[in-house]
Amino acid sequence: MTLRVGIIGAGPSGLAQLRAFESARQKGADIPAIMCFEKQDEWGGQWNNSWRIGLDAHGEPVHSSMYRHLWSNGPKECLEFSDYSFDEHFGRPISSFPPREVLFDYIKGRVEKSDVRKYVRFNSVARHTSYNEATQEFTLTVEDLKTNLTETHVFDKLVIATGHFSVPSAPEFKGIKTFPGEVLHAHDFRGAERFYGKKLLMIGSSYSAEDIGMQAHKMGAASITLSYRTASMGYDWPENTVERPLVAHFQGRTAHFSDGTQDDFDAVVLCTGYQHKYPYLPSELSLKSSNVLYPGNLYKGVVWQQNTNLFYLGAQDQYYTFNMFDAQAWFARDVMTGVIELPPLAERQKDIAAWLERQAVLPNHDAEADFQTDYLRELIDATDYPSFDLDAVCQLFKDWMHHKETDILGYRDMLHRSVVTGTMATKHHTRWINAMDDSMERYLDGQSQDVDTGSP
Ligand code: FAD
Ligand code: NA0
Repeated sequence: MTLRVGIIGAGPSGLAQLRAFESARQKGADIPAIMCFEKQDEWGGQWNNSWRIGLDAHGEPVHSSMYRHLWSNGPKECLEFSDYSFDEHFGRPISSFPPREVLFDYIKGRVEKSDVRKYVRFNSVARHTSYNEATQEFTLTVEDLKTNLTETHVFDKLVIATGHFSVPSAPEFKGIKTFPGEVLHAHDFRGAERFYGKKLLMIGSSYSAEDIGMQAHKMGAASITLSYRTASMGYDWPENTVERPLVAHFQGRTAHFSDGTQDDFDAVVLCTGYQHKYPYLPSELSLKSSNVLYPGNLYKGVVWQQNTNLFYLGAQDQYYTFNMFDAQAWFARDVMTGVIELPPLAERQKDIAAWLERQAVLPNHDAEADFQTDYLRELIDATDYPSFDLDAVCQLFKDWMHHKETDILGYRDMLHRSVVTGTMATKHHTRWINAMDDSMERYLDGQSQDVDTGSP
């Protein structure tokens, strides 16, 4: 009987899985019967953003945490698909840090070319999964959000590709309940215009805090305070931005920090990360992890240890994104189809343990980039995913992190070279700090918004 593969989620990871099978089909392989379920009415995952907060039109939790004026936070050269270059998609060089809509277009371009849309059921939310040990089959219950009808589907292999930056992790702070201004989690942040002239407090010290903070600066916030739990980010912030240790409590609109300092604020944004949540999975199949580069219990970061018919894509914290999801999807495909034979459980456990040991002592961001590069190398070496110069990409990550240290408002104006095509990025017509229109139209063909002619 033909192998039956179910994929939950049509974001970059789920699309990578579709593309992996399509690539095998184009090379003459027989491919499984595939069904992919996507709760939104379009593919692209986080990149398919929404103006809504809370619940969507069907009463489902809004998935995307992206917002207006979101520009890529890493060089596009670090995420380029090795089988579909930016040059191929745009037909000309572009800058290294495009806005969301441009990257969304790029993701869509590859899958539209691949004729894989036929596998995707949109407006279809995974509700429940069970696994029958005897038959080794998954039974997946899916609801069609347009008709509210549920259907069950039986699969031999199941791929979890629903992402893990959607369900907020929102800690309690004493006194926050009576804070008189706006309090929101980064997931519900949709744009910084409304923070013009406001005093803003961000809690957290990672990408969301940094980027939403600098968005607010760009949009004219009066001040930005970044409150950290473990370590400050330590960038050379603009004058109106400071870092403070964690908030101890709020009293009215005053935040009291653990170093004894205090300040008044108009709004608080919790940039305190996200939870791994898989409400459609039984607990024994559901990954429990914090946001780390190597979650335990997944062989090669992909195959569920206790049930090797179950696969997770994109479950890691991410330096690499699109190309890593590809490498994982190619690996998962080859395990599913028997091209790759899995070692026994104990050997897989040893492999996981070795990665976890290395992860536990990673000293800095450079070492983290090395770690994920080595991880990717192993995956790519195991399959026919078109290889690329991983050491060069790793160096791009390190250069990027160094640029952020040098100029947190200017790193997005830097240019990087593609390792896929060798093409050097072109300078964007507007410096990031002046770019107030993030549409693809303006990005590709618009006028500069730089008002000054001086050097950056
Ligand atoms: P997602 O993109 O989250 O896609 C998961 C999909 O699963 C969604 O389409 C969702 O609707 C669907 N889904 C969820 N639950 C169900 C269900 N029960 N049934 C059916 N479908 C379901 N990466 C970068 O490379 N560069 C960036 O600049 C960048 N910026 C980011 C900014 C923000 C604010 C966030 C949150 C993330 C950012 N990322 C960035 C990382 C981003 O998560 C990845 O690029 C990528 O989107 C992850 O792909 P994914 O498919 O694993 O998950
Ligand atoms: P993210 O920044 O939303 O990025 C997700 C942060 O929350 C850590 O600093 C952590 O501190 C802090 N935190 C957690 N619990 C806390 C608590 N109880 N009190 C105080 N602080 C707490 O989340 P994380 O997980 O990186 O950090 C959590 C993803 O979104 C990333 O992949 C990023 O790439 C993406 N993103 C991209 C962009 C752009 O591209 C913008 C935003 C987000 P600690 O103490 O654990 O260090 C533009």
